[in-house]
Amino acid sequence: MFCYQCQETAKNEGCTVQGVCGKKEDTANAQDLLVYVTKGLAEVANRIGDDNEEVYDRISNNLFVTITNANFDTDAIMKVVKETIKMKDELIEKLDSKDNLSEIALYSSMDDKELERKAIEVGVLNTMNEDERSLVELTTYGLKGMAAYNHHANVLGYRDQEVDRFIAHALEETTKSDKEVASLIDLVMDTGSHGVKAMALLDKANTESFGNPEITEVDYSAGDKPAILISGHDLNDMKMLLDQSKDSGVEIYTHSEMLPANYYPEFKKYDHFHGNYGNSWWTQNDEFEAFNGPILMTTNCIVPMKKDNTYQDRMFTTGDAGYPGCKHIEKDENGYKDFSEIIELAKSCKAPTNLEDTKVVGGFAHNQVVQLADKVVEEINAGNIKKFVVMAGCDGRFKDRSYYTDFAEAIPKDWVILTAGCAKYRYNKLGLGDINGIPRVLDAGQCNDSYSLVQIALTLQEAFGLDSINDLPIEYNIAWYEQKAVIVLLALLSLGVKNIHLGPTLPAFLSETVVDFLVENFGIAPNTSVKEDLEEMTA
Ligand code: FSO
Ligand code: SF4
Repeated sequence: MFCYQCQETAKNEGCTVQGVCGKKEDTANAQDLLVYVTKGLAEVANRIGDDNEEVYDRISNNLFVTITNANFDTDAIMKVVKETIKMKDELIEKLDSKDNLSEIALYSSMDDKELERKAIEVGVLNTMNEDERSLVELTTYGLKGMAAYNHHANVLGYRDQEVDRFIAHALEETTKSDKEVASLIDLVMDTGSHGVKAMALLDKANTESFGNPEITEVDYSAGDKPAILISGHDLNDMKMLLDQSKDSGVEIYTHSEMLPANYYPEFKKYDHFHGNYGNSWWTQNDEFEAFNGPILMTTNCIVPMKKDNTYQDRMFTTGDAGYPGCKHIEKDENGYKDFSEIIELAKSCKAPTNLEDTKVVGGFAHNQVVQLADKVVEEINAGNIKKFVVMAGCDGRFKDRSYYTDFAEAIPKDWVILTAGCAKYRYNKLGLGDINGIPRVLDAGQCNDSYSLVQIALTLQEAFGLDSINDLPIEYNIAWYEQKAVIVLLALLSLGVKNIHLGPTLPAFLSETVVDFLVENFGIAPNTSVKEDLEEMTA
């Protein structure tokens, strides 16, 4: 196996024996094969050009399955590989001619041994030239993130054909061996601009379905009733679970990236929605033990269970998430998921063990902040707010992430942090206070709500009549981990945001040439130390 798609890749070079994330070789190979056959499906779909939603859904779902920590179930992934080949073969029959279809589009087999062989052959290192490989993978990882956000919008009934078409088009483009570095760079930038569209689509889907997030104090303490913990990013699953459990005597808690569900008016209506439990994704082993009740993983990030865990029988997956030994809840033909088994199981479980009595304020998505715009502008003009620093992105399990806690503590008291994604768990409980009522940590929501942060920046740009978003007193110190953060980064670049600090390390999949391009054109810099980074930002 060879995988270097996330920030925790071995030695910041690549996982070759087993993933640092826990992904085994057979799972890694199955994911490589899934990406390969999905590129073939995309090529055939592009040739037909009939905007078939079922095919587009398949493409987005397949990419989502291969995102870091989403699916560890090799059998389930191989099943999807076969379904994809079948769908693609049926589509090929609709073509007048197979002429000019690539080897990838023509590849077909249902034989397990042959598929295993092929999986080994089609890995990342298959692209020999390092710069091409770097740009192909940068595009592919951006597409994975975009596909995840697209999928969340799609299940709420929202589509943007431009996004669907682009994902299929770009996937095919990555397979063309005659591509020059310059045209691959264009593809990367196009991926970013379509990432903005995908995030805008999801923002519309979420806010029209569940209302605009509101400033909310979220309770992290446990109650005394049996309960279900829901994690991941899928708000549609959240809605179905709340609906189905409302008169059951069971309470619902969010975990990790589901925390922002607490900010939406539609979810606040449910009395049995208790609050949030636990912290960032990587702390889940202990927190899931302590929760005592069932856990529903709607997306990544899943952490492999310890051998002596007590929660394997009460953890469920759904959507594109999967874990061997955990029951997977499928949707029916109308998209409905029956969570009754989880609710019944919860009734027989003990209430969660209380871990903390913290309360944390969040819900500063664009609509809410735009309403506060006058007050924010006033504080900036009065010199009370000197700078904003965007610290959106991901959290991770390694010690060097304490940089973000230290950074948040070290910034001047007249700086305000804008955040989104699970990165916030490194500093959202520090008690950093407020500036005349404006909290110094403004949490917009999930990683996809980084879109909100862009909207906030554009509002301020307009309020101050500035020509460029880069003229604002905003610094960017982004933490990345998996591929959703890649699309957030590319989206920011496509909007012309410059001088982003990216850490804890630069992606291993960026070749020297690509890093040079990003430095020269966008001023991207890796994190150094809190002191040096702050000095640079202050200057
Ligand atoms: Fe985090 Fe995981 Fe949301 Fe990611 S829980 S790391 S960037 O999946 O998607 O922020
Ligand atoms: Fe390694 Fe990350 Fe790939 Fe897992 S997802 S195998 S940790 S690079």
